[in-house]
Amino acid sequence: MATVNKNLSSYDKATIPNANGLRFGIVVSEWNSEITEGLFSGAFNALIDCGAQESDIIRWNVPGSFELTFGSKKMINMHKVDAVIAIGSVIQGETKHFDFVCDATAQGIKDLNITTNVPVIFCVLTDNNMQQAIERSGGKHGNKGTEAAIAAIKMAVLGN
Ligand code: INI
Repeated sequence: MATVNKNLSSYDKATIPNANGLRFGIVVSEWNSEITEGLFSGAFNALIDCGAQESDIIRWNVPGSFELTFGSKKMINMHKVDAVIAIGSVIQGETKHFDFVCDATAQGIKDLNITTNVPVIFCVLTDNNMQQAIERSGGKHGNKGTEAAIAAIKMAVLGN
């Protein structure tokens, strides 16, 4: 995808709704945690920068990206959140496992967007190698976590 033409961290604050008073769930996969922690920082810092209160951001960890769907569903059921950000990093290996994890995670999060009234943002990097993941989690292409936070704010107030 065309990340090369877009810095994932760039946003114009003047065009982003104020996030003060909105509640966010962030579900973080522990797989490739050096990447997912960078994505979490990008998301968290952007939410705060746009007016969200730290006390309105709930973080949960799950073992891997495959578990993001269940984690996000439970977050929606247990907490009155306005949006959920699902954070993961899947890196291509030698087997087809990558494809199954990517497909299941994307489909699961898509299903939540259809079946619940809380938007779930897809902040899952699906890279060919670790270098690509580094470049998109706070590296030369910016931080997909930041992009996800901006999407979460916009979706949380959609139609308001
Ligand atoms: N989970 C990831 O988030 N990233 C990966 O790169 C990965 N790989 O390579 O296997 C991964 N696998 C674990 C998977 O998400 C589940 O946690 C596991 O299958 C248990 O359900």
